[in-house]
Amino acid sequence: MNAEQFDEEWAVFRRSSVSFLIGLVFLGQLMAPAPTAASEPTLSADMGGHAIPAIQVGQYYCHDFDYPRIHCFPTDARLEQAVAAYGAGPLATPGSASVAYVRVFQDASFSGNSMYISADYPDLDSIGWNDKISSFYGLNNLAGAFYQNAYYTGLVYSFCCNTQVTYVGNVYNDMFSSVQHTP
Ligand SMILES: [Ca+2]
Repeated sequence: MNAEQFDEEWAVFRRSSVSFLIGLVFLGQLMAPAPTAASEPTLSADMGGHAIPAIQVGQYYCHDFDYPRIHCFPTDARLEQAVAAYGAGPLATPGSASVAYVRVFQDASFSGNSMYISADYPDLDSIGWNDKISSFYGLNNLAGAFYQNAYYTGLVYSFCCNTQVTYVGNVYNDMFSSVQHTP
Protein backbone atom coordinates (compact mmCIF):
# COMPACT_ATOMS: atom_id res chain seq x y z
CA MET A 1 0.00 0.00 0.00
CA ASN A 2 1.10 3.53 -0.59
CA ALA A 3 1.57 6.04 2.19
CA GLU A 4 -1.91 7.48 1.78
CA GLN A 5 -3.55 4.07 1.99
CA PHE A 6 -1.44 3.22 4.98
CA ASP A 7 -2.51 6.37 6.80
CA GLU A 8 -6.13 5.53 6.11
CA GLU A 9 -5.76 1.94 7.29
CA TRP A 10 -3.92 3.10 10.37
CA ALA A 11 -6.63 5.60 11.18
CA VAL A 12 -9.30 2.89 10.91
CA PHE A 13 -7.23 0.58 13.04
CA ARG A 14 -6.75 3.26 15.67
CA ARG A 15 -10.45 4.08 15.75
CA SER A 16 -11.42 0.45 16.19
CA SER A 17 -8.75 -0.04 18.86
CA VAL A 18 -10.05 2.91 20.80
CA SER A 19 -13.60 1.56 20.57
CA PHE A 20 -12.34 -1.81 21.70
CA LEU A 21 -10.57 -0.28 24.70
CA ILE A 22 -13.60 1.81 25.63
CA GLY A 23 -15.66 -1.36 25.38
CA LEU A 24 -13.26 -3.16 27.70
CA VAL A 25 -13.39 -0.38 30.28
CA PHE A 26 -17.18 -0.35 30.13
CA LEU A 27 -17.32 -4.12 30.47
CA GLY A 28 -14.95 -3.86 33.43
CA GLN A 29 -17.29 -1.44 35.13
CA LEU A 30 -20.23 -3.71 34.51
CA MET A 31 -18.39 -6.68 35.94
CA ALA A 32 -16.81 -4.93 38.91
CA PRO A 33 -18.48 -5.76 42.22
CA ALA A 34 -20.09 -2.95 44.19
CA PRO A 35 -17.32 -0.89 45.85
CA THR A 36 -18.66 -1.37 49.36
CA ALA A 37 -18.77 -5.16 49.02
CA ALA A 38 -15.18 -5.23 47.74
CA SER A 39 -13.79 -3.14 50.57
CA GLU A 40 -15.39 -5.06 53.41
CA PRO A 41 -13.70 -8.30 54.33
CA THR A 42 -15.78 -11.02 55.90
CA LEU A 43 -15.74 -10.60 59.66
CA SER A 44 -15.30 -13.54 61.97
CA ALA A 45 -15.09 -13.77 65.74
CA ASP A 46 -14.23 -16.03 68.62
CA MET A 47 -14.95 -15.98 72.34
CA GLY A 48 -12.48 -17.73 74.60
CA GLY A 49 -11.07 -19.48 71.53
CA HIS A 50 -14.42 -20.78 70.20
CA ALA A 51 -15.98 -19.36 67.07
CA ILE A 52 -19.01 -17.16 67.57
CA PRO A 53 -21.12 -15.20 65.09
CA ALA A 54 -19.58 -11.76 64.54
CA ILE A 55 -22.91 -10.20 65.47
CA GLN A 56 -22.36 -11.42 69.06
CA VAL A 57 -19.16 -9.39 69.50
CA GLY A 58 -21.15 -6.64 71.24
CA GLN A 59 -22.00 -9.02 74.07
CA TYR A 60 -18.40 -9.43 75.23
CA TYR A 61 -15.03 -7.76 75.78
CA CYS A 62 -13.18 -7.77 72.48
CA HIS A 63 -10.38 -6.41 70.32
CA ASP A 64 -9.91 -6.47 66.55
CA PHE A 65 -6.11 -6.44 66.39
CA ASP A 66 -6.31 -9.48 64.09
CA TYR A 67 -8.97 -7.85 61.90
CA PRO A 68 -11.08 -9.17 60.21
CA ARG A 69 -10.92 -11.79 63.00
CA ILE A 70 -12.24 -10.37 66.29
CA HIS A 71 -11.18 -11.94 69.57
CA CYS A 72 -13.55 -11.75 72.54
CA PHE A 73 -13.31 -12.59 76.20
CA PRO A 74 -15.87 -13.17 78.97
CA THR A 75 -14.46 -10.49 81.27
CA ASP A 76 -12.72 -7.14 81.11
CA ALA A 77 -9.74 -8.62 82.97
CA ARG A 78 -9.28 -11.35 80.35
CA LEU A 79 -9.43 -8.79 77.57
CA GLU A 80 -6.82 -6.61 79.27
CA GLN A 81 -4.63 -9.68 79.66
CA ALA A 82 -4.91 -10.45 75.97
CA VAL A 83 -4.27 -6.86 74.94
CA ALA A 84 -1.22 -6.67 77.20
CA ALA A 85 0.19 -9.72 75.45
CA TYR A 86 0.50 -7.67 72.28
CA GLY A 87 3.19 -5.59 73.99
CA ALA A 88 4.46 -3.04 71.51
CA GLY A 89 1.72 -4.16 69.14
CA PRO A 90 -1.46 -2.56 67.89
CA LEU A 91 -1.80 -0.26 70.89
CA ALA A 92 1.67 1.17 70.73
CA THR A 93 2.81 1.28 67.14
CA PRO A 94 0.84 3.89 65.20
CA GLY A 95 1.34 3.43 61.48
CA SER A 96 1.15 -0.36 61.46
CA ALA A 97 -1.75 -2.13 59.80
CA SER A 98 -3.98 -2.37 62.85
CA VAL A 99 -3.55 0.39 65.40
CA ALA A 100 -6.36 0.87 67.86
CA TYR A 101 -7.81 4.36 67.57
CA VAL A 102 -10.69 4.03 69.99
CA ARG A 103 -12.12 1.85 72.72
CA VAL A 104 -15.90 1.83 73.02
CA PHE A 105 -18.12 0.90 75.97
CA GLN A 106 -21.74 -0.07 76.25
CA ASP A 107 -22.28 1.95 79.41
CA ALA A 108 -21.16 5.32 80.75
CA SER A 109 -17.88 5.78 82.62
CA PHE A 110 -16.07 3.10 80.60
CA SER A 111 -18.15 0.23 81.93
CA GLY A 112 -20.05 -2.68 80.46
CA ASN A 113 -19.10 -4.59 77.34
CA SER A 114 -16.29 -2.98 75.41
CA MET A 115 -14.14 -3.23 72.34
CA TYR A 116 -10.74 -2.01 71.22
CA ILE A 117 -11.23 -0.84 67.63
CA SER A 118 -8.53 -0.53 64.97
CA ALA A 119 -10.56 -1.04 61.80
CA ASP A 120 -13.34 0.94 60.15
CA TYR A 121 -16.88 -0.35 60.67
CA PRO A 122 -19.39 1.01 58.15
CA ASP A 123 -22.14 -0.93 59.88
CA LEU A 124 -21.76 -1.54 63.60
CA ASP A 125 -24.74 -3.88 63.38
CA SER A 126 -22.37 -6.42 61.81
CA ILE A 127 -20.59 -6.79 65.16
CA GLY A 128 -23.58 -6.26 67.44
CA TRP A 129 -22.57 -2.72 68.43
CA ASN A 130 -25.30 -0.73 66.71
CA ASP A 131 -26.95 1.97 68.85
CA LYS A 132 -25.15 0.83 72.02
CA ILE A 133 -22.13 3.07 72.66
CA SER A 134 -22.33 5.31 75.74
CA SER A 135 -18.68 6.11 76.47
CA PHE A 136 -15.33 5.83 74.73
CA TYR A 137 -11.76 6.93 74.78
CA GLY A 138 -9.41 7.67 71.92
CA LEU A 139 -6.16 5.74 71.58
CA ASN A 140 -2.70 6.29 70.12
CA ASN A 141 -3.38 9.96 69.52
CA LEU A 142 -5.40 9.02 66.44
CA ALA A 143 -8.53 10.71 65.15
CA GLY A 144 -11.84 9.12 64.31
CA ALA A 145 -15.54 9.73 63.96
CA PHE A 146 -18.79 8.08 64.96
CA TYR A 147 -21.90 8.46 62.83
CA GLN A 148 -25.58 8.34 63.57
CA ASN A 149 -26.28 5.98 60.69
CA ALA A 150 -24.54 3.16 58.86
CA TYR A 151 -22.05 3.91 56.08
CA TYR A 152 -20.81 7.10 57.74
CA THR A 153 -23.98 9.14 57.37
CA GLY A 154 -26.17 11.24 59.61
CA LEU A 155 -24.90 13.19 62.61
CA VAL A 156 -21.12 13.07 63.06
CA TYR A 157 -19.27 12.87 66.37
CA SER A 158 -15.56 13.46 65.77
CA PHE A 159 -12.79 12.83 68.27
CA CYS A 160 -9.05 12.85 68.53
CA CYS A 161 -6.08 13.21 70.77
CA ASN A 162 -6.78 10.42 73.27
CA THR A 163 -9.91 12.18 74.43
CA GLN A 164 -11.78 10.47 77.26
CA VAL A 165 -15.54 10.74 77.06
CA THR A 166 -17.26 9.25 80.09
CA TYR A 167 -20.67 9.86 78.53
CA VAL A 168 -21.44 10.85 74.96
CA GLY A 169 -24.50 12.81 76.12
CA ASN A 170 -28.24 12.35 75.82
CA VAL A 171 -28.30 13.30 72.14
CA TYR A 172 -25.66 10.79 71.08
CA ASN A 173 -26.23 8.03 73.61
CA ASP A 174 -27.01 4.63 72.02
CA MET A 175 -26.99 6.25 68.59
CA PHE A 176 -23.74 5.46 66.74
CA SER A 177 -24.11 3.08 63.81
CA SER A 178 -20.72 3.39 62.10
CA VAL A 179 -17.20 4.39 63.09
CA GLN A 180 -14.02 5.06 61.19
CA HIS A 181 -10.47 6.26 61.64
CA THR A 182 -10.00 9.72 60.11
CA PRO A 183 -6.85 11.63 59.05
CA1 LIG B 1 -27.93 4.82 64.89
